Amino acid sequence: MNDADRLHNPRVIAGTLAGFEGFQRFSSSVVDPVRSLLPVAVEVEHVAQELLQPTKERLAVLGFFVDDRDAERGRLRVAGPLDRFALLESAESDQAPGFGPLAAAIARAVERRFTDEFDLPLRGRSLRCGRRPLIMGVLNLTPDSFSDGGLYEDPHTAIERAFTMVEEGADLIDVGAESTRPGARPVPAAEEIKRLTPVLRVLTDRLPVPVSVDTMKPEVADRCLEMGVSILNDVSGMEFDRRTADVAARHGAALVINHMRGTPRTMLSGPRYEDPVAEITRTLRDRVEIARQAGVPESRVVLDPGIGFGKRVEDNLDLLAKIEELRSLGRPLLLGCSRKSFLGELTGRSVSDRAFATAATTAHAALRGVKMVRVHDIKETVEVLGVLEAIDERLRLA
Ligand code: HH2
Repeated sequence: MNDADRLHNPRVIAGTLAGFEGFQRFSSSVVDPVRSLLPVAVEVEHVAQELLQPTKERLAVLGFFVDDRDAERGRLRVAGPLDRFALLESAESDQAPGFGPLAAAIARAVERRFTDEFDLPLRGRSLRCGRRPLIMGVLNLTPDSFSDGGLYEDPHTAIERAFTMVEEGADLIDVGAESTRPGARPVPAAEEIKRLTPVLRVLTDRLPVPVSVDTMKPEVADRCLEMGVSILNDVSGMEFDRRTADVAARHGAALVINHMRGTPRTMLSGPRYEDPVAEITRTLRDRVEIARQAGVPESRVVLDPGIGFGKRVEDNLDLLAKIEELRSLGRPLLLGCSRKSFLGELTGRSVSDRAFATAATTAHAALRGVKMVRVHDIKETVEVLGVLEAIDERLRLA
């Protein structure tokens, strides 16, 4: 590298500036000029009719491109370089009452969309969700789960499996005792607790990584959190019973809010979506609010669009294609595609033969800012993420 190259290398400049106060403030534009110029487009919904025209004009004056083809439906699309959106945070309402708050909301949504790192507080410790997604290993203590049903009904085998997954690279273990596959038979709370207790007692005591419990029932959640589980994964997103949020709040646990309409029994004949991404985004936003009112701060929430939960192949693909849009919710995203039936439909492979298909979704998710992947196959996932990380590192050095 010659001197001129060194001078213009963002890493070298960053290194030189690192000792100076204020470096943090302008580091993003110095270190990453490409990022600041990144073209960003956002869709703004529910704009009041009287605000449409002034909003459009003000945004244009501020240098944004505004597409108002859907203005009749209260919808504007706003595009501009990433850094410019920060200007909107302090935009004045002036002659257009309501413009200031709307502009600030757009700025916040864009900022959240590009937030790359989260610290998830977990009852005394915290889980760092960075550029590389965390691996949540699946452990089902059920006789009937769609892919590993019956394999880990014996507590000793289950515990062994959890340790193996951690050795292979799992960052946390998700333990469930009721299958949520379409058509699954509901399990009474007492039976769920009976299956979970011997396994969780050991795992929460000895496993070096956090443990989450996959349950929709507040009484089950309560018992598990008492045993030291630190994350409550409610696949019904509190639709089954809102008290799961109260339980999470009381124990100071993190809460995974998964999107599911209907119940495992009904979800195959479930609702159709006109715009799955928009509808699911809206529902998840409402659910975060319900959790907040129950006492779970947003900082403890992880969001999951619920791949396969009452969704057709095309809905799942839509969600995957536009998964980045959900980042505007401002919370880390979890994705559970592992071995699911839509992958079988796409590849023609049986449940036990969907590791490659799952790996494709993992790579896709990782490249689009998903922070956790819930998978059965840990080794394969570690390899996929390791290769992506190595490429990413080169990109940052370039
Ligand atoms: N998928 C399953 C179960 N729990 N939790 C979250 N947050 N996201 C998911 O996508 C998700 C989940 C279904 O998978 P599995 O546990 O393997 O099967 P079963 O429900 O049949 O036990």
